[in-house]
Amino acid sequence: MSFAVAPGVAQPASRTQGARAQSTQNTRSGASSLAAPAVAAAMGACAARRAQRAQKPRTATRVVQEFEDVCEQTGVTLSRYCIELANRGIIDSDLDSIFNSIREAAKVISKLVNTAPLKQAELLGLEGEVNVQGEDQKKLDVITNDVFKNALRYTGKLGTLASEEEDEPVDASWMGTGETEAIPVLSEEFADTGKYICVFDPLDGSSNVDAGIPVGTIFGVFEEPDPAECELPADLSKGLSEEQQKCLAGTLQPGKSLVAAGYVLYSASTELVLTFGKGVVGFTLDTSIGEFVMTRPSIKIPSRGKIYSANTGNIAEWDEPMRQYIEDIRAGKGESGKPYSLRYIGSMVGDIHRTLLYGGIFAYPADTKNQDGKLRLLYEGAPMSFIMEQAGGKAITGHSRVLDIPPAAWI
Ligand code: AFP
Repeated sequence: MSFAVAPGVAQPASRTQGARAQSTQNTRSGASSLAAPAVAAAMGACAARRAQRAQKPRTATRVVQEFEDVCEQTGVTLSRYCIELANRGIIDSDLDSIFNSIREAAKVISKLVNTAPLKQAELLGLEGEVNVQGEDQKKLDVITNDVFKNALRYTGKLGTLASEEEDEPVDASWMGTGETEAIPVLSEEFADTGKYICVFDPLDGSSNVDAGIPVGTIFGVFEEPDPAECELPADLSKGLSEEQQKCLAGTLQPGKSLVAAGYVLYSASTELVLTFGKGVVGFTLDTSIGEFVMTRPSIKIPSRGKIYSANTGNIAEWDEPMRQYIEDIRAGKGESGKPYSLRYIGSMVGDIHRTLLYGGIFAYPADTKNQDGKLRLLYEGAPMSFIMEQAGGKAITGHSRVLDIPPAAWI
């Protein structure tokens, strides 16, 4: 897909107003010890505030403010955050379990990426296969795909998993494809309980990984339209009947139906950024305690930036309006009147993370080689667009909102 995310830019990614400056305050406050009368008074005040807040819509910032009423945080971990959201009815317990698994998989992948240069024979280089996108698979693509898939599968909360690295979506209650016999991995009691679909790219930017350049995991969670209706065979690689294909196609939804999305950036630190559709929150892996700790309670993309991020090596192949637009912002002819500089890693998670925090524009425009752009709608475009919009930015193709586009297939 052709894709651009940015706040406050003219053509082709048009204007967004009013995005507030991003808050990066650290929430790791010390534990507070209040004397008993003060606690009683505080509890009364908290109850009154809670009653007032019940009238207002819930946002990520509001949920974090409510934690402060509890007055005992030594830092809000991702697991604590999800428990609090579940307690407040913002997410259900299934989504909480799914995020437990995503969190654990992210820690394992972070460790693999960090230690890969020390275990080159095992972890670096090509696997020898080409994935469904026609790209050479790296060993780490395959290993991280298994880590993520297995972590999610064992939750028993997912009907379907779809990975950028797999040819077909996987029925989450079974394992074993291709020549191997399909084996149930969950007892009947836990199997088929899932009403969620998880789409993910376990190691985006993996062509950079051998050089130790930042890479990331991208994921999105949808609710299955009606899980009961899709009776799929255990081994999807053996082909589907027309009815089953229709049923699966029915589970393909546009990004605006996402209930959650996020990414994990494996870089100088490991950053996990997520949204449940109520703002965007960021966590950093504290390796000393093995926990993701909230470091950015409410991420808002700055309303104007000065960086553009795109592979300008392809500029001669872009449409004329796109080429002109980039030339204009480079020359300071955009709305800010200041020239934009180029920063491009070629690893979407890193480029998006910087754009989210510093502002500006990230784009992968269509070119003569990639008529719809190179990025995959389901695994990259939709989850990242959900995050961008939730942070006050825009995600467009130049013609339409990315989140409105229904995916044509699982690839
Ligand atoms: P790899 O996973 O093959 O490294 O691709 C990464 C990616 O999908 C995305 O993360 C980048 O933004 C984009 O491709 C970079 O593509 P170019 O190398 O064509 O600029």
